[in-house]
Amino acid sequence: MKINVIGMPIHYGADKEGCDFAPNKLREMNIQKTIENLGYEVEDLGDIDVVKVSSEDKFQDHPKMKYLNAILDANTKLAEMVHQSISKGNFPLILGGDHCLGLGSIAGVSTHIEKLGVIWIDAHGDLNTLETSPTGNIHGMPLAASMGLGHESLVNIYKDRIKIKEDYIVHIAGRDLDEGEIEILNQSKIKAFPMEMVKKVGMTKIIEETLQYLKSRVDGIHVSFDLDAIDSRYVPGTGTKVDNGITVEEARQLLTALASSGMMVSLDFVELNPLLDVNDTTAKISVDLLTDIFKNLK
Ligand code: NNH
Ligand code: MN
Ligand code: MN
Ligand code: MN
Repeated sequence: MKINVIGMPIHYGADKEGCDFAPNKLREMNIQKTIENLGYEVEDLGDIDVVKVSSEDKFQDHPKMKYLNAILDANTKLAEMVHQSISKGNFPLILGGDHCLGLGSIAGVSTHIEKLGVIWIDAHGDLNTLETSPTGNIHGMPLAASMGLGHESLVNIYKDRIKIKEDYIVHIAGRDLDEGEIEILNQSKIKAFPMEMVKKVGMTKIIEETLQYLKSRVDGIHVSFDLDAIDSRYVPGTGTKVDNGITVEEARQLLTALASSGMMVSLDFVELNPLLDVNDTTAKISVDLLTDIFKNLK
């Protein structure tokens, strides 16, 4: 299997500078060589071209969603690149960038795999719509949009259709959801394993139930990993840190188990912010986790 690295240097969804530097940070830390040393052929497809918009103009396209057109444009390009990659039988590894890139990656993968499962690993829900979002930051909206909720420009990005079925979604490590997101989650068919449940039953059980649940339903799984799923004390280099999260070892256990399931077809690795990082701690954890994922990928 060939791995395609795709960089998405975007920070507009978070409205905070820094995670646009992450793809090159990971390249500087030799992510390609490291994966090649595991025996893979790796082709770096480069970065998606993200148009420049000055921060004074963030609301120019929509009064409540920041940087809307730039986000739509970059994610449409991402979707096309991801679709090309997966259609060739390759494994797209999408390096963020903020989590708005889930719009494009899921649009691309779901165009090729009809019954696509999505595992969203995140302290946040990313289930906001234009109406529920307290911030107007689009990185808080991609999961809702992918299942058909929210502004039609987000829902219908790349292909004019809903990208994933609610009951093909598993959400893990949630602990900081906005009021409206809780309502959306409760009314949805999403299978959620919030942090309190992870703490109660342990990661081994969560993994088992996640795979058991998706195995009979879907033909492939897209994993969308937000670094802030990990407890704030271990990951200084991410923009919206939340305490009481999973440990680095639990993240490793989860991600390697998903990789070895034989069902994982693509991966987002998002919200690394090198400007906030301390001695590259979070960047090193990122390279380390990615290495272990590809060591286990089947
Ligand atoms: N829920 C908040 C919002 O919509 C925060 C989202 N931040 C994230 N999501 N990092 O993963 O703005
Ligand atoms: Mn997120
Ligand atoms: Mn196709
Ligand atoms: Mn998050």
